[in-house]
Amino acid sequence: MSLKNTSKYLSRILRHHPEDIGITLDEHGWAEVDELIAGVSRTHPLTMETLEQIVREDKKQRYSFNEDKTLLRANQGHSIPIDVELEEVEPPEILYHGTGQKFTASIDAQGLLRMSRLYVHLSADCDTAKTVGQRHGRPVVYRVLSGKMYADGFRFYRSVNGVWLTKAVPPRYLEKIT
Ligand code: HQG
Repeated sequence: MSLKNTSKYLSRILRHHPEDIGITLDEHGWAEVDELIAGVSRTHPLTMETLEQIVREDKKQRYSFNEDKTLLRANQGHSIPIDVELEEVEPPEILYHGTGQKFTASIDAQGLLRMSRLYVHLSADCDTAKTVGQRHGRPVVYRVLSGKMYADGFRFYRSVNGVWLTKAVPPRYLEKIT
């Protein structure tokens, strides 16, 4: 089994379904590394060395260890209610959101909603947003007027791996890039 498969499974456990392997996350999303390795390795070969490699080499830096590497958590992307102690920050004037063409009618009407996750995910650049959008079919990228939103009182957070997060984006702050 490839490291990529194992990493995807780790994301599932740490963001959405820790109960699949009979573990719980603490309020800040941390899993006990010993329990995690024991649980994951029932179906996906995993040692401390491979776990360290996955965390180190992950292109999006999805995971963080605590200082002594006894705990691991996902940096963002959760659907379960945990608090990853996000930093609230002033966003740049413009952020981007990539999605699939099939969602645009609904987004144009309702704005961006967080759907199954805790936040709407936004990207700092258009290319990254396009890549995110491709996960949902034909990609469409929206420009998000984040500076204006911030001035109007909306809050923004940046996860340690550079993903921008906010609770929702009303339609008036969205411009479709054509
Ligand atoms: C769409 C990946 C209809 C939204 C990526 C998106 C990201 C609406 C989909 C991270 C809507 C939810 C998150 C509305 C939003 N009507 N559809 N009103 N509002 N949507 O996967 O942003 O590889 O939960 O546009 O790189 O695609 O997992 O969110 O298309 O950073 O680390 O509903 O996941 O990172 O899809 O992706 P998702 P996302 P990882």
